[in-house]
Amino acid sequence: MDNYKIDDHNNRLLNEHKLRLDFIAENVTGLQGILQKLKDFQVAIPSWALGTGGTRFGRFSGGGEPRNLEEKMEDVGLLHRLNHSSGAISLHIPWDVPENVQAIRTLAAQFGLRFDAVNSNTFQDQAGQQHSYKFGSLQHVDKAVRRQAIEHNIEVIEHGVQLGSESLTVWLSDGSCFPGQLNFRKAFQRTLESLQEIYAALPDNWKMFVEYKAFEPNFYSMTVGDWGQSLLYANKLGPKAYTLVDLGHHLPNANIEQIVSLLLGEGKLGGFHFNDSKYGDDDLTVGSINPYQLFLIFNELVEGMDARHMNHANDLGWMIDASHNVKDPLEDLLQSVEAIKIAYAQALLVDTKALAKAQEANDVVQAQEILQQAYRTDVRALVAEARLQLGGALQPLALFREQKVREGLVTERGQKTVATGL
Ligand code: LRH
Ligand code: MN
Repeated sequence: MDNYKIDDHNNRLLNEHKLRLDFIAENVTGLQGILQKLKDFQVAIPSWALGTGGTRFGRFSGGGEPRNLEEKMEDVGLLHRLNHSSGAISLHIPWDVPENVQAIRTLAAQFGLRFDAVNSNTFQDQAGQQHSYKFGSLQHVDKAVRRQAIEHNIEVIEHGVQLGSESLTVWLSDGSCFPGQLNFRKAFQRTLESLQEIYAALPDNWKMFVEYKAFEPNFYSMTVGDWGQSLLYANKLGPKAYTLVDLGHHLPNANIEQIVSLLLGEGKLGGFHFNDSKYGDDDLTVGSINPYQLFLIFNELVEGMDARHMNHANDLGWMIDASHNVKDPLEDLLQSVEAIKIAYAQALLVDTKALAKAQEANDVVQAQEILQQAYRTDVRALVAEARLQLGGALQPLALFREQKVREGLVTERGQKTVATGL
């Protein structure tokens, strides 16, 4: 995406943008501080969500999908060029093993990208794999299977070290599908001992994120099934272990903002996999189903991180985890990053002093009024201004379409290309 195309796009939209910005700026205190926080806030793009996902019922490719890691880097680089808010990529091993590490690092630097958490995969059997993960990996009754899974995670750490990543995300599909299939206590103990061996292999400055999930692909129990179990592991493992909150990994109507507040209060919240869902782990566009919940989560994040004097941009892992069945993957990701920045901006507008005062006075009505005053504020001009000041496009999605980027990718890569990942 050539600079002149972005400049031309911005020049056409500038007057209208300035009007919107001036309107909101009148009612915002600490505008420059908020703009700086928005500029610093980068969201990592999952390498496994740059192609069309699918379900067991079907997959409908959109064409022009990246055929290798280099092309995935190009796609994330394009997103970052448009919104200057996607300055990191999170790799999944073995879906994205970097063949030539130096070349990949050079490409990342060229696109202004850093490597966020690396993800291990012991939920699929790879070709030529000695032991199957059908009945689990780190929980497995067979020591040899656990050994294989531990070795894989240590290998993933080594890939991450070479790339400059500083965290490992462990999501285990381990669990059971039927009552009686598993001894929960022994499964927990075997999983803990396995994680302890992986933890011991972490470099000093690294973090381990223990991602929990309520169900799927096991449908009776998951061995890291909820925030409490993930916290148990993280506390028993040590100071480098944290919990990871994937928004789609909760039972219906779970109060995720309360979970976030408590994990933050414990100093054990490591990061997020942002997406949205109506039923299960739907991996839909962030903010597409329940944008108020996303706002409430960011409200707890800002309140909790400020209470601990944490750096909003760097002290937690901000990652998207989505799968695209009917939308263009890049358009979906542009919408997701925008929704995250909007929820963060709204949370930064909350009058926290007035809210604390209302809470201390049990003034329930006033507390809701204060929260919804921020939520009902149209902050899109703030998010756009932060982007503009970084050299990005005022309307990334519109420019992506104006420039017929997908059509260009289909011409370059073909209609039938398939990206590795979900
Ligand atoms: C599991 C999960 C996990 C990834 C996978 C791609 O549902 O959220 O984070 O490893 O999706
Ligand atoms: Mn996830």
